[in-house]
Amino acid sequence: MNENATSLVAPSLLREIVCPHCWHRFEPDNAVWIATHGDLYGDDKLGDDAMRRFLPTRFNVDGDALDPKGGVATATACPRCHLRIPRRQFELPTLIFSILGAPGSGKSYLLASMLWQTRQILPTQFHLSFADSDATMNARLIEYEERQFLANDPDRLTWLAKTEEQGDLYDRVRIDERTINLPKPFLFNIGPTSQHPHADRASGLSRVLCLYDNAGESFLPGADETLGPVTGHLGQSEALFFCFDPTQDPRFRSACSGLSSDPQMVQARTSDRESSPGRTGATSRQDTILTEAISRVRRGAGLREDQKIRGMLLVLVTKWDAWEYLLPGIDPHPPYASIGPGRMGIDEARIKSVSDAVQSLLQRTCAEMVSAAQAISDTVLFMPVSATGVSPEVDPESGQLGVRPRDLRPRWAEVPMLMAIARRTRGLIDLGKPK
Ligand SMILES: Nc1nc2c(ncn2[C@@H]2O[C@H](COP(=O)(O)OP(=O)(O)OP(=O)(O)O)[C@@H](O)[C@H]2O)c(=O)[nH]1
Ligand SMILES: [Mg+2]
Ligand SMILES: [Zn+2]
Repeated sequence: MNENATSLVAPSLLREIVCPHCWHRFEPDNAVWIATHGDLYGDDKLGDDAMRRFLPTRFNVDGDALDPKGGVATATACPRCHLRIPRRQFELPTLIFSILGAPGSGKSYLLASMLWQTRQILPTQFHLSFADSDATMNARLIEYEERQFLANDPDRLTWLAKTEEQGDLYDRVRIDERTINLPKPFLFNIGPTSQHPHADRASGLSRVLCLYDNAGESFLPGADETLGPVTGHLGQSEALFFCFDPTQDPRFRSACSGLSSDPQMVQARTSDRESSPGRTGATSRQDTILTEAISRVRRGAGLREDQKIRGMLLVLVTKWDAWEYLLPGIDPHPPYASIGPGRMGIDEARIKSVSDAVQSLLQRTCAEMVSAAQAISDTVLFMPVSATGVSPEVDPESGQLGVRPRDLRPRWAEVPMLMAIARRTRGLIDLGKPK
């Protein structure tokens, strides 16, 4: 190894990193680099359109690798799947949070609102910077946010497409003689700003946050995993956000009967359901989806079927706007409070009391959800969330369910993310009692 190559293992680099694409763990100096010379198209794992990946032997004075034709390479990739990994991931520990739930349970809408809200709230209220690690990799999510929150015509109905099990949300890679799909990660850098109480320790506290948007079908029991381990992040995850959708539960629907005008709360006739792209009135056994997902987590982590998982579990009861009448006592204001001069924290006591209220509601309507969650983790929190704050309406032309951007009022959409950051890291977000 030449002198410059040793800079790759300088102290600022982590000793081991986890690939956000295939979850392979490797040492930074085993990373491959991405060639830039125009003659070096074609990679054995990624196909003819990708630039070749190579192990470097020569570096320039800036520490960038030179490809076999002398092109300056600045980007690095995973040695197993060859997909690109932003440079920051070699320096900052990665936190993976997984969003899971039935088809149509509200995962993609929640992801869009969660990020939109987090981008506004973290810098202004918690003195944390929150930025895309790489805008190209996050393009799909940025498009979701723009559709919802930055529409040209805020009065026009807009919607997010159902997440597919194949297509442009996945990378196709050839590994071990097999072509598999890997879900594209969304990556963010998070760290203290100069006003944060621990600004002096910014480099040690900063993290890369990694999220995915899966299709609900990929979580169904018996889902075909031959296309690829598309839910493999579950086993690496620090926090699981399980989206429980009350509108898909007949007992919840009847409890809301006459109270909610949300089209999803209406029990559709089978014939309507089949012809309706809005998929209202669908019913699914959501506790089995959670249990199946956790079996995958346990298999991935080598745990027995009765062992509790390492990460925290948040059961997010989605579409809060459509069932709020069932728990009129909950204060919808965000559960943040000043915990000292210039310091905002999460009001943990309020989160716990809301969790207790939501848990007892679930206990009354679908007790199996509560037992499934408690069998999985010792630290379950139940949380109401609404990505939109309003019911969708049916677009007369397409039959799709859509919302008008002007009406969007996300409620607690970012709270699961902030809570998970607070619990799974130290020093970034404080948990405490208001002063
Ligand atoms: N009332 C209400 N409806 C919502 C909310 N969030 C999402 N929806 C509706 O729920 C439906 C499904 O939402 P998605 O986010 O696409 O669901 P998903 O879990 O990503 O579904 P798949 O991609 O199929 O796995 C959409 O028609 C939305 O209009 C919400 O906060 N309130
Ligand atoms: Mg989706
Ligand atoms: Zn990889």
